[in-house]
Amino acid sequence: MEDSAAHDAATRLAEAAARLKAGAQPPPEVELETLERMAHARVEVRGARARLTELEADLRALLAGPGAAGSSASIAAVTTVAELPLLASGKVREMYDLGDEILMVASDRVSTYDVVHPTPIPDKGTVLTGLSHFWFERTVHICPNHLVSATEAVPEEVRGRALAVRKLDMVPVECVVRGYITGSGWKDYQATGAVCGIPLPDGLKESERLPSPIFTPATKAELGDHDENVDFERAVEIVGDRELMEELRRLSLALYGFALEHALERGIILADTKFEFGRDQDGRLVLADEVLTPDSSRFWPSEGYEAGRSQPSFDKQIVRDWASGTGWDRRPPAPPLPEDVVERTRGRYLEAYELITGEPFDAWLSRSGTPE
Ligand code: Q0N
Repeated sequence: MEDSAAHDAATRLAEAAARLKAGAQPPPEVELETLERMAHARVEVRGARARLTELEADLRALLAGPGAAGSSASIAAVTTVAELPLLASGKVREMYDLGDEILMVASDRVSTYDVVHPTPIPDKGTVLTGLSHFWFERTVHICPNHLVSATEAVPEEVRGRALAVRKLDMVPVECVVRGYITGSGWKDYQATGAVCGIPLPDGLKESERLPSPIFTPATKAELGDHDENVDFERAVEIVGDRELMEELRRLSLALYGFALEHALERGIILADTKFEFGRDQDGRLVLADEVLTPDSSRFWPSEGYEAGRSQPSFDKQIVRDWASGTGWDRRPPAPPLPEDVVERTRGRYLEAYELITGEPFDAWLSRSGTPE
């Protein structure tokens, strides 16, 4: 199918949805099914085009000579918004200055074991941005957030993967909530029986669901980009305000509880997550950063979940398994990913989006005005 036909289908699907919302009679089922198929095709066309781009980059690298193979050539360019001042650049995201606002751009870069691979996962940044947007819209009853728009002030070239957000005075603590015992929490529990000073019951198994979710703040370590778990009292010292810290804990637990329940109903375990907050000009607490994405949280498939062992990552397991199998020692540089690993991983991100939001990924492409 042609791109334009797929785009047409997507537009008609969005229009049909709007009519339904407005109380119109649903169109005959056959037509809806056709529209859905066509919208799906648009997402397939995007994947196919991305594969072509990758192959082209590989071919160029091969022609350029030995040692140059791989597809790293296409990486850096993905999220450069040349006209805007760059505020910060992380492993997989960039922040640009919009004056009173910030443009947060999610790239297609993927990391395993804290190292970014030279091969992007097409649409990963768009999926993560769509997920963040979804959660921002659905959690305002719990806490105001920094989202301004996915379209206004968002340059065409990064539509779908970027959000314009309010500039805040950030609280220098990462608000981590854990509903399951894993990662650094599992390490700390095994060593001390507690996580961030919170004593836990004896005999917990790896990945076990906790009796109730716990708030386990962290700070960015002085050196490197690793997070350091701190107890509540230390977090109070860092932010210099006990009441603020108590409010952050209350909000974080409320947000996580809401999201966990939503995700569990849709086949995904949200094992833990990290929030960041800031204050606006009036001193109000505002939820910031990206929220409840697979990059800021651990997503596990509910299917096959079993305490007593580590769980496969919903999104990254295919990359991890492949990378381990290569004998890579987890030191930079990370190896370029083969096409089937890229394609299957892209499928996992799309699946996560559709499971969590309950809508086809194409709906986000249309709503955000993502270019073809
Ligand atoms: C911002 N980071 C991530 C806090 C900073 N809306 C915003 N306004 C101003 N700054 C930021 C945002 C957002 N989102 C967020 N850096 C700047 C880094 N964190 C690490 C933990 O401490």
